[in-house]
Amino acid sequence: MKKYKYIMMLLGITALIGSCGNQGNGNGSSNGALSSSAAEKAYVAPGEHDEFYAFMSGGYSGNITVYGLPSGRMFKEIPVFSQFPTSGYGYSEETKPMLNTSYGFVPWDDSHHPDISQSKGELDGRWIFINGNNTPRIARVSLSTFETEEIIELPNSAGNHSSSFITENTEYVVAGTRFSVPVPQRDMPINEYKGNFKGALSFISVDPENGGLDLKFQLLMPGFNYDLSHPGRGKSHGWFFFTTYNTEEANSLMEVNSSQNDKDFIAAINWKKIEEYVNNGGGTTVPAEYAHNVYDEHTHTATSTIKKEVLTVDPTKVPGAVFFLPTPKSPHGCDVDPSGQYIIGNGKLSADLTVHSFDNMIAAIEGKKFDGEAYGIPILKFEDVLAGVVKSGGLGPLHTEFDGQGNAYTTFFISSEVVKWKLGTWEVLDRQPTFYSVGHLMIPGGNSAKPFGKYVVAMNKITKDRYLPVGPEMEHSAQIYDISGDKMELIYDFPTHGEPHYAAGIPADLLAPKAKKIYRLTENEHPYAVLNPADARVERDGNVVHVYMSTIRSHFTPDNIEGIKVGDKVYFHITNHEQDFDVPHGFAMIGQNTSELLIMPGQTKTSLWEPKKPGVWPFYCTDFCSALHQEMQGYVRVSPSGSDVPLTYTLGE
Ligand code: RUQ
Ligand code: CUA
Repeated sequence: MKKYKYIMMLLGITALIGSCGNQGNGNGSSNGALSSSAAEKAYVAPGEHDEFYAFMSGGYSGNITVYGLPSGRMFKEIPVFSQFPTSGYGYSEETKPMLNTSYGFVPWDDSHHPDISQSKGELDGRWIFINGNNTPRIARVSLSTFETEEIIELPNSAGNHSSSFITENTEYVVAGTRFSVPVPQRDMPINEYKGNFKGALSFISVDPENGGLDLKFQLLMPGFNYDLSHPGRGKSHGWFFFTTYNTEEANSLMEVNSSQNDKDFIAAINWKKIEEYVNNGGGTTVPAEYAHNVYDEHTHTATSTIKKEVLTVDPTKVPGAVFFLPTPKSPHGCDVDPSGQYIIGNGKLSADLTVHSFDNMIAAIEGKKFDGEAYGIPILKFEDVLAGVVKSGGLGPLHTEFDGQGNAYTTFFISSEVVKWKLGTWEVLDRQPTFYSVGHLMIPGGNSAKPFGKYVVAMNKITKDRYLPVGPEMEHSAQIYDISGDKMELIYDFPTHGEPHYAAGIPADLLAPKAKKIYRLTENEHPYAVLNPADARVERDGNVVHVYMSTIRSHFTPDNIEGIKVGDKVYFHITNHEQDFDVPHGFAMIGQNTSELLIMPGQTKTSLWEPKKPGVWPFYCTDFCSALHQEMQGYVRVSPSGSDVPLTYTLGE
């Protein structure tokens, strides 16, 4: 140990004098001791752009954050499952329906695993999908507007964790339940769990033209916990793999009782077979209740529809479609290499990684070499499907990504490190410490057929002494390693917002040219849009008042309104007439029970205000839009209910 430290110190010193180029960073025992060449690798000069986008899940923030790599600069937070006052998402009338569920308005979730759409196994950069873990939902975010366009709720699910992962041509976005539950939900004793609860795996089809989501079928699996999943690709395209734990089906003292079995399973699902079965009329349609919310880019408005049924499939009715691969010790991560040949299951309670072979699996299935069954689903023999074991020497393996050069990188939560190993020979090639307790890691494209293996980003759970203390709760931290050489080199670390579980990265070249810059006024199909300031007006219909308002630097039209009464519902529909990139206007009304709105050029957004008190109440622009931003304001005169002050407004004449 002493010797190790001494060597690390020496390396550190050499690195500091900068004589060693590729020599590793030498920071095994001290913080911050990076060579200046490492700093240069992460440095993106002012005005220059990053090479990659990184989309990180926000965990308990419910959203996605967008960073640049290698700089670690944060560009944006995209609201998905959580209300977001910064833009008014989930507060504006147009976006409230996005957060509707069968439980009503649920303005928060726990987002875990983003995945970028693919064509032929390669990132195509059209959409990014992400799961809501808590109130099971899947969202689709446009990668041209960087806005959430669609959210679909998942019935018969709970703890939507093994989600959202997509198949090779984005045929499906797949979601699996972590907690098994009674299906259909009903009042029953918890200790009758075993044999009675079910684990639903949902296959949501994606329209290749517009990305539209449709819950095509749910496979009702035995009541295990479905932890993570990945699609097959290349030769294994058409299959999906899910890790399971609690195959014991325990329902209390889980930390002990669900760790009894030496091996749990990876469930291998031939979804092509099941798709064929349902296309031929197979499956059972059952009552269900779930919301399907869609945002229209042209009307800038979302609608929410409650669906009433879902097609379920009993796996035992589709012979040859579902198999169990025994996998040691409550496996967590489930990853498939770029060729589609290796399926890696990381037993989070073991030191070793189990690698299954797709070819072996097919041979075992064809030879009908089964080792019994679970609830009618054949179990393959561990030895028959095994490709190899990585004797890593680490502890607590979680997740694996690939560099496209035949190497895999696995995170170890307990021993806080990233381990690089070779596919096929299973030898460990390198290991680097992380600071600290790393969960997922991400290589841009690292879960596709074509990884861009230049950097790996480790997402760490514990920050402790990495940054200045800011009270007991700190942002998590990510670390970037350059993996272009034989050895990984730590080049930078940066705080990340919320709890990034997983992330998805993509070369900037594939996205930046397609990023939308303005909404053309001529394409604005919002029903309450004011396309010409001369059409700005205020209309009363009973106690509902619609304000058709337009804005342009530095004026609201109308700017003064009289004749509003206590008890009215006032809808401000505001159209931003700017046609320049990046000139939003904001809108905020004193005392409104909602957030401000941020209205992008060419867009229309609506804020509801229910005046409570008579008086003269101001509104203003919240976004510093010009030198005369402070002049962007107006007043609303509110009279007592029943007063006869006539409705009037000024158009700035
Ligand atoms: S996981 S706790 Cu993605 Cu390792 Cu969620
Ligand atoms: Cu518009 Cu400030």
